Amino acid sequence: MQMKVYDYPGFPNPERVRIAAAEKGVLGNIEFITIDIPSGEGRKPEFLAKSPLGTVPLLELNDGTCISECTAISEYLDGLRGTPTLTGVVPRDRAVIHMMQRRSEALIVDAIGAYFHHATPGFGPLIETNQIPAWGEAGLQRTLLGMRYFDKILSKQSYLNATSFSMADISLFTGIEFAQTLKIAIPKACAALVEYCERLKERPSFAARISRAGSDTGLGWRGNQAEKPL
Ligand SMILES: N[C@@H](CCC(=O)N[C@@H](CS)C(=O)NCC(=O)O)C(=O)O
Repeated sequence: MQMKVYDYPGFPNPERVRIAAAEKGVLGNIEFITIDIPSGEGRKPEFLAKSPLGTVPLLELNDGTCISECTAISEYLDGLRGTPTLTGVVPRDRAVIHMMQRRSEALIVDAIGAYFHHATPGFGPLIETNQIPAWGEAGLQRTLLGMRYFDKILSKQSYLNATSFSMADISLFTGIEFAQTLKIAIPKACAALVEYCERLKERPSFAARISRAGSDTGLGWRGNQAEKPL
């Protein structure tokens, strides 16, 4: 089955879908179409008709169905082949994975996103027309709180759902890697979280990401020159 995914490579939400697709072995079934977010392509009527919030990633099926939100896209991909491995099968696992997915978004992916959009030049002047720096700084504080929270969880277990890898791990990892791109380091005390990120990087599916870690964001923005003090 062929599918289209509209994305903007190297940003955390598109990365989540690339890794999920690689985990499920369906990368080869996807045509990736770049939407140039900084130049405003995501806000054009043609794209808004598919993705009303103007965000990527967006999955488009052959019948024209458009699915946005990484969680929904991951659910779809997970159901395509074999036993679901990313979203759980039994009620207990499904519930824990969804809980951890939401926490990964609220405390890391969305929080560092708020920092990026409001406390840095973000996607540039065309897109960032309503910046609230204090909201960005609050996002940074939430990210750091989140890192400490997840470190505590991961000091007792291998993955966010105990012993099984899931979409929640993909979300947490990509958010943290994006923070590092913005020169926000994992606090030194969070050894379990550091080890977990190093371990996840070794999964073959993580090679599917087009990470900007260690480089700039591609927008002429190199984050803070020094790592933010914690
Ligand atoms: N909750 C959404 C978030 C999607 C999102 O914010 N994507 C960013 C790229 S990482 C985007 O498209 N931003 C466009 C904009 O800010 O106008 C998801 O899970 O897919």
